[in-house]
Amino acid sequence: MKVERYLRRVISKDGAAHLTLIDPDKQDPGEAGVIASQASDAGTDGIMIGGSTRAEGETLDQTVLQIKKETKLPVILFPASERGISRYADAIFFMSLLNSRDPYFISRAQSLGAPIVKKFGIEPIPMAYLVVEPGCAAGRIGKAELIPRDDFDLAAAYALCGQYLGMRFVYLEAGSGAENPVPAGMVRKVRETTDVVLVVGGGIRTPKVAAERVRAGGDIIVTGTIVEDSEGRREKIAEIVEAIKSSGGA
Ligand code: 1GP
Repeated sequence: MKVERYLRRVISKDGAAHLTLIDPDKQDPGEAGVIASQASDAGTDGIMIGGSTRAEGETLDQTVLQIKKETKLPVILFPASERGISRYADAIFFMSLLNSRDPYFISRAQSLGAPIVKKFGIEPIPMAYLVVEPGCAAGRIGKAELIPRDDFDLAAAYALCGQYLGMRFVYLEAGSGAENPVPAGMVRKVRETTDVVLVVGGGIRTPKVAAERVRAGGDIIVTGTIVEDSEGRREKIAEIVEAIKSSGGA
């Protein structure tokens, strides 16, 4: 429970937390270490490792090790399948894509991954993963029956379902690189309906958009795509972190 406790502490102290998503497929482990170190300087609260692509094996392990060498931040796996597990990570978002049409993404991959998580002693953080339009690669690969952007009730029903199934975290995902992020109104509806730790990501690129999702009740904001460009990376992350922390607790 160490990483979960840490995240809850950050949320209660700062009003909200920020996580930086790094896809091990998009750069070599050395560069991933540089990104993590800049994100850490910019005030991010942890590093998520994963992606819808093939983030696994040696590249995944080396990426985690390099990040751990460069920063003191917790490294949390964000796997697309049971192959996205590294023994060197601190925790794993143990996710079920509740609105998938394919049982593989709901419980089969999880049944294959659970014994590995136990063997490696990685902290599992149970999470309902809900993919909202446009969904992008996460929606396509996860065979999601996408939650329409205007169907706040459906998002809230799925999130409550996750809570009643025992999941302590719910992730509202618009998909990496999404043109439009999850609507603030949807975040608000899920917040009003559940008591979970509410994670929001996909298409969040500006401090304003991040702050609006925090004011609507988001507890953790995830950004990935903005860290891929090295130009002004540290400053971009710092501005988003600052906006998140000054909007928290609303
Ligand atoms: C993807 O929600 C995350 O799973 C991050 O999305 O890459 O658009 O920041 P972005």
